[in-house]
Amino acid sequence: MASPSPPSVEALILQLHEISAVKFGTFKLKSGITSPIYIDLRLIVSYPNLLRQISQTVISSLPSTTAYDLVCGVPYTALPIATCVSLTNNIPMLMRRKEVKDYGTSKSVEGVYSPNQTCLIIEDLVTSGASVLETVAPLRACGLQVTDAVVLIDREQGGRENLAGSGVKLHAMITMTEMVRILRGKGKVSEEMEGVVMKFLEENRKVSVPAAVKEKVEARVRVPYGERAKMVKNPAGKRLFEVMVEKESNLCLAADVDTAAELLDIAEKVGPEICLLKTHVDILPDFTPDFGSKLRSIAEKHNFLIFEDRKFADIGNTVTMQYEGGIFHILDWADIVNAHIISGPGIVDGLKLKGLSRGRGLLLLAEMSSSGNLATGDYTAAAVKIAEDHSDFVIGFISVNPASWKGGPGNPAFIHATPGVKMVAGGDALGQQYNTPYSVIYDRGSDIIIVGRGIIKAANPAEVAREYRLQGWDAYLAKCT
Ligand code: 5BU
Repeated sequence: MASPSPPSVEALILQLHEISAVKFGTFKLKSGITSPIYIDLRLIVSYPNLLRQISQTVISSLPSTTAYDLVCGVPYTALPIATCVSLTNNIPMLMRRKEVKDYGTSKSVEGVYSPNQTCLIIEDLVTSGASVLETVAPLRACGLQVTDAVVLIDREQGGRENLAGSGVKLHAMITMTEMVRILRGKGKVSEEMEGVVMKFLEENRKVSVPAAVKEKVEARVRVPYGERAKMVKNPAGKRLFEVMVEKESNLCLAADVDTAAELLDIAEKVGPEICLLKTHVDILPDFTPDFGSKLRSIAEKHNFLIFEDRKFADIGNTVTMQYEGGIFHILDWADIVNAHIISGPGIVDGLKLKGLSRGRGLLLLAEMSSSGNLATGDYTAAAVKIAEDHSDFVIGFISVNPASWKGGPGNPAFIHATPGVKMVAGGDALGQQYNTPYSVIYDRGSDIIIVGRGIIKAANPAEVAREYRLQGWDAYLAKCT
């Protein structure tokens, strides 16, 4: 049997008026302003027939081109509406917690989803759009795409524009003006009151969104590393997140020392502080074939991963040989390597051919830290696209300012590691540019600080590494709240 066609918007408005969900008079709103009209849609849970009709109409008011995999109601009033939409249309739902608990899983979003799925927001009433954005922020932080919100009533007080400014298109079943016109047409409102409401709307067209809400929606809040570990397909990427949680460390040591002997020595000393140790194996004059196994045993002892900063850049076929062969046999000992994308996605296919079955992971160079580098804009976006297409092997990016990317740091299954980090911002004589641990993690939206000379040139590298670890970790904790 075909499902009944949704009731007309006019019929719904009359019913809402009938149950006193729309009232005229003098009302003080949450924002402090005095309004001649008050709409209280919390009442609809007491009228199941009306709730059902609203849920049907809400979805039919969306353009047919709007695609979504999930729905999420803005708590609390829109929760029953979203539930009905989910049931009627067989679309899975998510729930956003208004209060995040500090026990159990501490999740702000409940339900099953995978990064990059699209989630439609359902709301009862929009004034400035702030409540919608408060729900958009944690959903985006989970890696979901949120581009559309559907609402029963748009009060036409800046919500549409504010949401558009944060990349969310508002679809309204009805505007306040249309609603008042309908009620006036049916003799439910006096001409005088219609005039008062219109004047009020005219005078209150621009209610702004609080800065704190805007900041959150601009991808400033991040999902905890432990949650992100569960989203990663690649074993090295998953383990890296797990080690970070276990050791409370987002510090990677760039072990650019003069000899293999020194490298093993510093790995032993700094090992307890780091989640990752980065090598440039081709700078070690005393490299011997047992270097890899020696370093791996230190890595196992201190529970960190090894990242060879090889920066592969050739065609797929060549990199398979560079990865596996030569003198260094990088594939045998490095959990993670990195690659430029200058040669196109074939480089990832080549490295993956060798690395995937060994449980290895790859970081793509989406940005670089040196001044005047060319890894910007469309190039960075291309790296993200290649990563998405190979998320079984690519674990994330070398990035410098992922918070500034279109869509922010993006898919939380990917990790961002940032070189050019020192306690004091600045640079070196050859173009390196430094930012502080706090700015890299908190402001720039990265996950791992890569520190070289800041640690290895210190009088006591272990002590200084500990200080970097604490600063990086504090910035991360601040970022999660
Ligand atoms: P520093 O001593 O903290 O400046 O060392 C930075 C390390 O990170 C060094 O090994 C570089 O090769 C590496 N690096 C970088 O500095 N900038 C980049 O964009 C990339 C790697 Br990719």
